[in-house]
Amino acid sequence: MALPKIDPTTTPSWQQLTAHYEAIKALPLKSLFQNDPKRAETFSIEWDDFLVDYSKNRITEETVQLLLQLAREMQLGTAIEAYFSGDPINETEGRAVLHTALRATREETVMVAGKNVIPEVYEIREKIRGFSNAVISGEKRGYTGKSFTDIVNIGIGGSDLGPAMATEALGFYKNHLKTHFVSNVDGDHVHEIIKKLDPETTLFIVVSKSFTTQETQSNAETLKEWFLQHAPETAIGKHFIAVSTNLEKIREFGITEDNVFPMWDWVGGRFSLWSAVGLSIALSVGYENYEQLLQGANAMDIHFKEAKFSENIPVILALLSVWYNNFFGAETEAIIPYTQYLHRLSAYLQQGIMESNGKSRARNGERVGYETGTIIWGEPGTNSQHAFFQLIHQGTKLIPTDFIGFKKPLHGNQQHHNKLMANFFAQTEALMNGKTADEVHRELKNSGHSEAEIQQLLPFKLFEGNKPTTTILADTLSPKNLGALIALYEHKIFVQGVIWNIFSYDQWGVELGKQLAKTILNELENSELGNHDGSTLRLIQFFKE
Ligand code: G6Q
Repeated sequence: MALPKIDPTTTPSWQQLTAHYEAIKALPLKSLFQNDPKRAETFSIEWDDFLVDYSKNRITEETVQLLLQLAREMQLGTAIEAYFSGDPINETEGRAVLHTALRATREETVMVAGKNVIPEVYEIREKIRGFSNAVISGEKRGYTGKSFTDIVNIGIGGSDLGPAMATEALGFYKNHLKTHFVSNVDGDHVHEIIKKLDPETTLFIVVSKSFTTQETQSNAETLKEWFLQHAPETAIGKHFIAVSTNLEKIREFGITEDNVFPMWDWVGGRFSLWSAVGLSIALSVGYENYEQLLQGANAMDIHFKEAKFSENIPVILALLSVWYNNFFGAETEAIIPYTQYLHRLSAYLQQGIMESNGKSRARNGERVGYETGTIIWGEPGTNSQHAFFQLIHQGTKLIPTDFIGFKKPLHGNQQHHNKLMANFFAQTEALMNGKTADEVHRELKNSGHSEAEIQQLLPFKLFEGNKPTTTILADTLSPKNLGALIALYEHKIFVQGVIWNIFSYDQWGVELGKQLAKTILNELENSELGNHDGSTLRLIQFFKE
């Protein structure tokens, strides 16, 4: 079944939302709370270890009803069914979108082209288990008999960001193995990593779904060359692993069949950390923790599939995002985790969200007449409070912000954690309430300012408030909760793509980048310059001088 092709702006709910927006756009959140003591309960969802509070958003019960109606009119229920059952909803590439199958239980059946893929998924999981256990325990060793100490993940984009983010996020659970990530084709990146490595004790994982990506090929070749300056050719079999769908290219590179972890074309790069692309995660935190990560994602999959839309976390968060993007005209969203471990989360979600929904063609090929993909950014709190929060509080732009926090710290330092979380709660409260002229006046007076000084300073110390936030509060940053959190955002992406009537699972913009550099590289390496605009030509000439 293909996804339906409906222009969302033609639905009755869209029309109603447009009128409703005019009616409620100026309503202050503060008064909504004053008038409804149950608002926090009405607009929140408790699920598993999570409390998702979306009551500090500029919505009323009518807004939510209309947004849910929009979801129904866009046939979200049918789309979810198509997504989970392996229909080729990635229409422009003719592929299913089944990262959910990678974390399904062994008992499930997921059919792709007439074949249940679950046994294969579990076969690879077993291989990941055996391999990671053997490396961690020291049973598998390098060519001189020494245990491995360092893992280098060589990949880019979806073959880098997921594992890089997750190994950082699960830093608390890390074992003795040091993990490194080489992604950029910038040679300085790989050479900086090489400085830290010992060829006798380093394991290289070349992660590339296509095994043709220029960056990954170049970094893999450079690392192999460096390795062979120290080790004999036969040592490659002990030190180089590949995760890919391209068996022929792997063989050409010299990696033996045993050392290959296959992937499937029904897993998109940016959703692939649940496949063998996550091998570096399993190595870094051990297979049991890795499996917990998958189980957490599976629990969120079940919630998304089964909870009714009004209590469905990814559905609600996606609809809120559509509300701000398409009716308030908000262009960006911030994601602020209050844990240093999640410092790569927004970079990871930038790819997931912006690569998926950064599309301007509707599913019928016509240009859309409304805004799609939101711009995502963020850094951990409290650091971000001392940096760009100024703009969220007092700038001219509306930036709906997700606050992600945990009830318990991992190292048990409660004093620090209380301070961290006091900031977490205080920020969402302040963003909503703002500060009125009366409050500022009182504050300035109490601190001894004259009336003249107060009049001069007052406008600058005003906070308009009414800045929307969503709070995601979970128990601890466990592998399971991390899995659920990532899956939450994955499904949010899906729902938004359905509402916007776009294809979320292709990435022609990224493919373009892969082709563009090839022609110019040729010109940089040879003397003939091709046909370029004046600027590009001058720049290339200056570079070559
Ligand atoms: C992800 C994208 C992209 C991809 C990289 C690496 O969804 O398609 O980021 O993951 O370009 O591709 P390979 O894994 O094929 O090297």
